[in-house]
Amino acid sequence: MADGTGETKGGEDKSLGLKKRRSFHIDHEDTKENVLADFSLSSVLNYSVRDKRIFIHGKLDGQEAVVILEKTPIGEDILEEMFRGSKLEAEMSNDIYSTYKLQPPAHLNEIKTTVVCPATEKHVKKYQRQERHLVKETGESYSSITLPYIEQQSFSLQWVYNILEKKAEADRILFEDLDQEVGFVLLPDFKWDQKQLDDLFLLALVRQRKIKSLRDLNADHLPLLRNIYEKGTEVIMRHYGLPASKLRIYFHYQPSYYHLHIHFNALNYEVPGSSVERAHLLLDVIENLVSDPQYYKTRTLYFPISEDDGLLNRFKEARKL
Ligand code: DD3
Repeated sequence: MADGTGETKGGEDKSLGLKKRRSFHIDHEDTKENVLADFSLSSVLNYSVRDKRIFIHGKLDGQEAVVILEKTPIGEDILEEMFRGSKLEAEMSNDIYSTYKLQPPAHLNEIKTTVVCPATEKHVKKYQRQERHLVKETGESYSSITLPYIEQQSFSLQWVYNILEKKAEADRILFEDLDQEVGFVLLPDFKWDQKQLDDLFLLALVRQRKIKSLRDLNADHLPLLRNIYEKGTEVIMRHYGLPASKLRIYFHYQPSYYHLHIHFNALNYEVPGSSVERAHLLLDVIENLVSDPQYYKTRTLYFPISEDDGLLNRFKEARKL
């Protein structure tokens, strides 16, 4: 690898890697439906050498767009084909050691690409690497600062409703419970390419539309939470052969969108956002609500927010930071 090792993040002028790729041979058949062919780059928001991922801000058809490119893991199942069907270019050889550049056939050489378009300023900020602060949110500051702030924001939940109403991703749904009270939909989070179980990552979206986050939960929601735990783990066991003991099942607080949802991911896989300051285990949440029905209404919760997050300013203005 020419770009070296070690992790580097953020910064401005990271367009070199991209320019290099531009000079690649372009196949006309493939570019016909390539909506990214006319993408014009504004800046690299963030990138990680370790995660082999880059977040780019630019324009697509005159609209603001965020594009995320990510190299995916090499699956065991493709090794045969990879060794037999690739072009191999020798790089160096020394004693018993030699290195190569292997060019796999196109279908084994995919880069996972996510496009957000039109992207709002929020999307752009979300992927921009920022300094973070830990905020202390009491029950009182939730109602006086956080709640008014999130109510005033226009986070679109259209994509969530599309899934619940089967207007999008219907074929990806793994399980669905149609009950109005305790129902939910379980499907792969689109961050997961579903090629290996190591990084299993599923999403449970509750059918009820009024629950914004953890803060809205009380003992009345226990049947909903237990239902998601029980049916979710059962479906994952049946479908993937992974027992509940190998799963990390949790909420984010603050979540990135205010429609209650639960993340299911492989315990061995450390996803960003599963750290102590943001993740709340579903089983802990259930226990807490059993011992105190108003636990999440009254308790102080701590969470990280980015330097340029509007919510941080609200806490500063209220002299709560
Ligand atoms: C999102 C959090 C949200 C940008 C990005 C991701 N899984 C989703 C739309 C459909 C989905 C998800 C918002 C948005 Cl990169 C802005 O995530 C989704 N479908 N996480 C699935 N299956």
